Formats: sequence, structure tokens, C-alpha cells
Amino acid sequence: MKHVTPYHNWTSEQALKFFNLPFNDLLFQAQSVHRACFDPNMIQMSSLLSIKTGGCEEDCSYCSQSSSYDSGLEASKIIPLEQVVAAAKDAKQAGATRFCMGAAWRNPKERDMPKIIEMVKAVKNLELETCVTLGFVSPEQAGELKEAGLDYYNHNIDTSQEYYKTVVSSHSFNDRIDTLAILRDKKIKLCTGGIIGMGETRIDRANMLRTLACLPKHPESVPINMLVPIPGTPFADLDQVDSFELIRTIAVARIMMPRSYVRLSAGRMELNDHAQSLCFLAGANSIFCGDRLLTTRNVDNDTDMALFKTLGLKAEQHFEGKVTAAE
Ligand code: SAM
Ligand code: DTB
Ligand code: SF4
Repeated sequence: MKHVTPYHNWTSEQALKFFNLPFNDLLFQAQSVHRACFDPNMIQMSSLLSIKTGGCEEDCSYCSQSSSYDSGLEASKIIPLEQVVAAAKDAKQAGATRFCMGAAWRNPKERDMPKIIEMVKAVKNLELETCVTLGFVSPEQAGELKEAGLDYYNHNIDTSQEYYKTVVSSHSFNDRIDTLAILRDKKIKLCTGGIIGMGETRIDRANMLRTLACLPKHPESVPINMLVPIPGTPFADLDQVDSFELIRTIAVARIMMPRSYVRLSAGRMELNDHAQSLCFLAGANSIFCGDRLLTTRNVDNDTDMALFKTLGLKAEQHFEGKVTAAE
């Protein structure tokens, strides 16, 4: 595989120019970059578990878990370690190489940290990559998580800096960027991306990708979520974004962040096999597997494996740097 050097000085105009290319030209360029950096038939799979659901004090307009809206979701306390271990074992059995634990709160409290640290250690012991998404963290907390064996932290910028205020008012875009710097400082890998279909423009999508691609280091994983509309939230009734726009967003992410894993994330329930196939052709090389995301449904494993078979795709197996295909 050729070496493609990541570039960090992209402009919004360059990003938008990629978006506006004829579809075939954009996909050809993205697939060329993809092939220079990755095995094009290998897909990494991550599994999600909500370890603390609902009752969140933040007001993200897309989220089922914000206490600002009535989505009908029942809030729960942090779940016991045994439940996490059981879910992680199942995820590994289904082919996941990474296990991501999500908590609905602004930031972890000090009393939560020992429990989370035990979870990270236990998942790591199963020879799975570990990931958490816990909102804002202090340098001390990030250091403790790293020490426990945390590989990845999911912290999305969600949209462009300009549109962010329309999506969230309880924290700022810069709060998110500052947290990314804290995590990087502790040598934690980043899983950082966003959501499309929240009423933003193509310029916002281009600006979001420009911000990601101009971080001091590209996030190792870039989740591209399509809004899952949640009844009761301000974004419940937005029209679904055209799947060609999702494919374009993935292609531009692939070109601008050539060595990152680009994950086709939330929203797969609304995509048919053809649209998903084009997402893979555009350079997506990761998915969330398992029939649940955090609070909403996801594509079940049998359906995913049937599509992998049709397309000749292989689930990637990797741990501690070694990458191989699943048997
Ligand atoms: N509270 C933490 C935080 O905000 O970082 C972690 C959990 S939060 C649910 C993780 C990410 O899931 C969000 O940043 C957002 O990108 C994505 N997400 C949440 N609800 C979604 C929805 N309804 N549709 C698509 N993506 C969603
Ligand atoms: C990410 O970018 N997408 C995942 C994960 N990171 C935490 C979450 C998607 C959530 C979709 C809505 C839900 O299930 O609540
Ligand atoms: Fe809370 Fe995260 Fe949902 Fe925002 S996205 S309301 S911070 S759980």
C-alpha cells in the first residue's frame, strides 16, 4: 500500500469543492485514496453499550437522552460491571474488535470514575479495544482512563462551528475542541465525527469536515452519523437527508483524512443495501454492529453478514496493532 501523508491545512473552499464534484469523480477519487491506505474489502466493527442512559443535563437537540425533552426514554443509573462484561463477550463473539461504552451526562463525577475504570479494565482483558464516550473530562480523569487501558474516546463535534449553536445551547463548540486537546495530551486515540441531516447546509458539512481534518492529528476514527429522528426532540420532524449526500460526506471525509477509519454510523436502518454499498465504495471502512446503538435500533448481525457476503467484504480482526481478516 502506498503511503499517503495526512494534510492538515485544508480550507472550507477545498472541502466544498470535493462535495460539489460530479458523483462519479468524487467516488473515484475517494476510492483511489482508500486503496492507497487500506485493504478496500476489510471493515472494522465496533459495538456500543449504554452504561448510563437518559437524564442528561445537556440540551443537544437530536438526543433521546437529554432531560430537556420528553422522548419517553426512562433514565437509568450506571449499570453493573457484570452486564458490561456479558455484553462485551457477546460483541466479541459477533465480530466486534472495539467496545464503546456511552454515558448520558455532561461529564463523569468523581464517584463514577472507579466504576468506569473497572469497566475499561475488564473489557481490555477480553482482548477488545476499549472506547468510552462520557462527555467532558478533566486532564486528571483522562489520565486515569489512559492508565486503565483506554484506547479510544468518542467525542463528536457534531456539525460546523457556525451551526453548533442551533443544535446545542448548554455548551459550546470550543468546549468540545478543548476536550479533544485534553484527550490527545494523554495519548488517547480519538473517535470524533458528527451528524448529518440536522437541517444544516452542505457548507456546514464541508466546514465540519474541514475542522476535523485540520486538527493537529486526524482522529483515528471518524463516525459519520445520519440523524435518527427522536420523537419529542426539536429535530424529530426534520426530513431525512438524501442518502447521496451521506455518501458524498463519507467520500470527502475519506479524501481529507486518508488514514482514518471512517465509520458509517447511526442511520443504517434507513439505508438499503445499495446505499450502504456506495458508502463502502466511498471509503467507509467501519460500522457499529449489533442490533442496538445507544437507545435506538441498529441493523442485526445476520443482515450485516449477508451484505458482507454479497459484497465480498471481510470483518477486520485487530488487536494491539495486528490487522487480519476474520475466518
Ligand atoms: N454524552 C456524551 C457526548 O455527548 O459526547 C456521549 C453520548 S452521545 C449520545 C454520543 C454521540 O452520539 C453524539 O455526539 C452524537 O454525535 C451521536 N448521536 C446521539 N443521538 C443521535 C441521534 N439521534 N442521531 C444520530 N446521532 C446521534
Ligand atoms: C457516534 O458517533 N455514534 C454513536 C456513538 N458515537 C456513541 C451513537 C449513536 C447514537 C444514535 C442514537 C441512539 O441510539 O441513541
Ligand atoms: Fe447528553 Fe451526550 Fe445526549 Fe448531549 S449527546 S444530551 S451530552 S447524552
